Amino acid sequence: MVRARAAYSLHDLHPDAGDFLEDVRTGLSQPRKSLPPKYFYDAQGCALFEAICELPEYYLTRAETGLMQSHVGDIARRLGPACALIEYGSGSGRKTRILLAAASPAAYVPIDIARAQLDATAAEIAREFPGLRVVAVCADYMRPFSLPDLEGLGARRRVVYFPGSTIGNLTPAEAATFLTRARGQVKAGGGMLIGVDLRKDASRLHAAYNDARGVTAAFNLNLLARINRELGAGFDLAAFRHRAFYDEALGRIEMHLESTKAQSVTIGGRVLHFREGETIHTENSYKYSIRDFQELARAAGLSPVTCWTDAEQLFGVHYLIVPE
Ligand code: AVI
Repeated sequence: MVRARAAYSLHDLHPDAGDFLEDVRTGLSQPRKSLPPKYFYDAQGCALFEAICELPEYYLTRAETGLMQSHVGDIARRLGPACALIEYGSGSGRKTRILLAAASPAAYVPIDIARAQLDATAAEIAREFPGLRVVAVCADYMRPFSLPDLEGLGARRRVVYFPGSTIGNLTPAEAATFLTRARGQVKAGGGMLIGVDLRKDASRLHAAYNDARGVTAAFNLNLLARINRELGAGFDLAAFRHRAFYDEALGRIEMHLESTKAQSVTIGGRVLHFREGETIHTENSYKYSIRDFQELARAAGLSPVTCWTDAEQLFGVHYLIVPE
């Protein structure tokens, strides 16, 4: 479906709601229960994630935004004039605005699974940047999908923008597959600008995913609340607790929801059992050294160009190109 307003168009490629029930039932029927993190982002989840980004402990957004502000001139030069900027997981678009203002792309292609937020942000950006062609795409960008036709938008080359260290929510193998697919969308001569959280002290990471106000806990638990709301399940939210820890060897934060007692929950007519202490693995958040990420990118056929970092070495913004 394509919906066009005066300043932009929205292409709706999002799989239908049937997938949600299927994915939940499959994930919770495994010996090690898990749920896909993409389901965090309903309206409540998007709002909670925005609140996480403002938390004193969650340094990622501040570090990346600061980096973009400090280096945007250099970044804009790398992107070159009149590119088509294709953003995966556009969210609220704060960092994007910094880039759009400096790089003056011919077209902006935000892609996100959260339709309402995508629609609102794309409309705002189209208003704020008159002359910019905004082609919004509602899609699950973790799966293969075809971009709408971008020819005729006056873009000289394509550049993927993937901020926020969202690539860290994939396993390294999934990230390599994702980068290979994105490379195909960018085409030879194009670029990729990717925000990646750096490896660091475990206590800093632990605090970022176990904030004092409990916003990350509410974000995690909202997944069960969403299953109750949309699939009519009977999760008792008070009988699950948020757990997040850093696995140094794997270089990742793991988020889980832990059942605080033995209990059963009915979802879509199926009864699922939880032992006391059993967890649902809800998210991985991988952290990469600059070298390790560049190696991953090379394996996906990309050429690393540079990586901008902040003074505290908290976060990296990588620029990679697709070889001709
Ligand atoms: C979206 N993503 C990069 C966030 C992260 O840090 O992995 C999601 C998040 N989970 C807990 N806090 C934030």
